Amino acid sequence: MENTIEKIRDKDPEQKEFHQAVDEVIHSVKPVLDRNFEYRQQGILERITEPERVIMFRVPWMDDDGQVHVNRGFRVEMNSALGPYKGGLRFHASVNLGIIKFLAFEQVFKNSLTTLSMGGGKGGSDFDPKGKSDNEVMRFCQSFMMELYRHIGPNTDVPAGDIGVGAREIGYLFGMYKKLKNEFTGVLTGKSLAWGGSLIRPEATGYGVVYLAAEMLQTRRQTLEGKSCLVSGSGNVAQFTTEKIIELGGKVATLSDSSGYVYDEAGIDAEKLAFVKELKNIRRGRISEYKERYPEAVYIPVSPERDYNPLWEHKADCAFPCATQNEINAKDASHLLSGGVALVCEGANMPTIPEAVDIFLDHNILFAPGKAANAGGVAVSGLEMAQNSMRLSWPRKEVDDRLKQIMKSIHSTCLAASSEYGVEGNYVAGANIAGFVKVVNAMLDQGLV
Ligand code: NDP
Ligand code: 2IT
Repeated sequence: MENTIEKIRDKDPEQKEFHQAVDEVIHSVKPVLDRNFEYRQQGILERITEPERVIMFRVPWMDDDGQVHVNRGFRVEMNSALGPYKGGLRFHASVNLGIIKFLAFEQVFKNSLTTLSMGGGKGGSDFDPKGKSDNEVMRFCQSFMMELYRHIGPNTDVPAGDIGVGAREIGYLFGMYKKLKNEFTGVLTGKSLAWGGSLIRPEATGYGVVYLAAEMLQTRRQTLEGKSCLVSGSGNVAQFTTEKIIELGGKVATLSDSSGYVYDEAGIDAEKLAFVKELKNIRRGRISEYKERYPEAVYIPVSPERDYNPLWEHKADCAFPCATQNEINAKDASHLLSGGVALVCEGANMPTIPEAVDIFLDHNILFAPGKAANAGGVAVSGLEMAQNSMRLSWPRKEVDDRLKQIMKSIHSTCLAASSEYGVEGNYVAGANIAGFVKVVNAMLDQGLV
């Protein structure tokens, strides 16, 4: 096992986030490997950590002044044992192959947990959408799809959104795919409702995070009613996590972006959240504007160089990191503990560094890893694919009920796997083991391919 991890590190020493994700899964599944000699003989670890295919391409585009720029595009098709590759596209300046590989790797196990038939993949670009005009974003998306279209398809690989890719980008990407292929198919999810999107898909990740948190609290006979909550991020996942917490009677005190965070002691209510949605999704402004609109709140700028984020120093019952990877370090975890946190539920992918996860687990905090907690997004993407295949559109309640059911099932599956392997209540181990076993058995069924 250690040998495999070392080989993966030596092969691509710069892919730190990928190593971090692999390390966690491999250590969690050790008891499974110990019980199954066949897994080792069949080289399962070596196969599952090597993408089935990696596509990297040039994305040239022209800005509004006629200046040409070149970005790098990626699609990592990680594993198709359970179904077509499925996973989002991320447009962010920090994107590189290691980040896309970590996200694709996590996606494989997440998708496995959803109960739906989806393999795992992820893509994106180091394009930075901040400050770009709609026309620039459109030209970039069109150029990106001019290469990507030949690698994807409704039965092959179905991308969706992630950081920097929302309804606007999915629209431009879909338009170009349709033009190039001359077919109208469910090749992307997160589409607008009028042309093949699903109700509840925009809400699904955040709602699912809170449904899972509620399930976890229930194991200790608690609910979200009256709980004080810290949420980071202010994008898609943070917004709908906040919305559902409010609906279930909790109080959200914080939201953030990469420049800083707001703390609103009175709580971010539905009206204030509507302001944030308009600010972020339409005007594409900064969270600091919240304070201009609601002067009773505090805005604290946070430099990326800081060795901890003061957002996590506030007293709270629950924390929902919903921004990006590695946003909670060991210091932040200690601050959360001192502030009385009893539940940490990851909306983002891998937002907690391994040392911080250990701190939470050692202190018996209810801790849900992203691959379980944020799986509601891709699950409803799976439901969007099902509706597209039937050319039908399910009502809001039907999709929401299915989402609730899937999150319940993810919760019980993780718990069951944790007790089967003697780590009762450890959702990290439970999610990794349950996700892994299903994928591996499918790989074995399908032979050495
Ligand atoms: P959005 O682009 O809608 O929002 C991202 C938010 O995180 C913004 O507030 C952004 O601030 C902040 N952020 C992004 N990068 C950084 C960074 N390097 N440092 C600090 N803050 C940062 O993305 P989503 O809400 O869709 O995604 C958030 C997280 O949830 C990601 O980890 C994503 O992978 C995960 N996720 C998303 C799903 C989905 O369906 N959308 C499904 C499952 C997981 P700023 O505006 O300053 O960049
Ligand atoms: O990380 C994720 O699960 C997503 N960004 C959503 C993927 C999807 O296909 O809906």
